[in-house]
Amino acid sequence: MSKSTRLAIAGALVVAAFAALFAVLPPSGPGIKVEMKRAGGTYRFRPATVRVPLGGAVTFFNDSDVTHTATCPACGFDTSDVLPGKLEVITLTKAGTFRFSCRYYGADGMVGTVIVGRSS
Ligand SMILES: [Cu+2]
Repeated sequence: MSKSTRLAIAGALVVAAFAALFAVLPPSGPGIKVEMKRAGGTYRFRPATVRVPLGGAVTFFNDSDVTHTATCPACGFDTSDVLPGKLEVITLTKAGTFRFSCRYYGADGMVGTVIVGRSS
């Protein structure tokens, strides 16, 4: 095998490795990431508690097979429906500790807490 053939094969392997990596990675968004996923017989936010600087963002990624929301009237955000495989970004503009929940599975325990600091 010539050197150029080996280089070509090595290059193809690197490209394939990157393609595989991006195929399994969920879409990413800014700030802290929270997954909406099936766990313990129902759906959960993972992590359930996040700490965000004032003005910071949280990206909610729906890693499940049903629609979810992250809703917090007290903190003034609502992702609205996040479809399976989709993400929604919210920005925290009010300092404090807030409970948020999923409109559809909140009663089953799909709840979370966001702690919004006064500065980063
Ligand atoms: Cu939900």
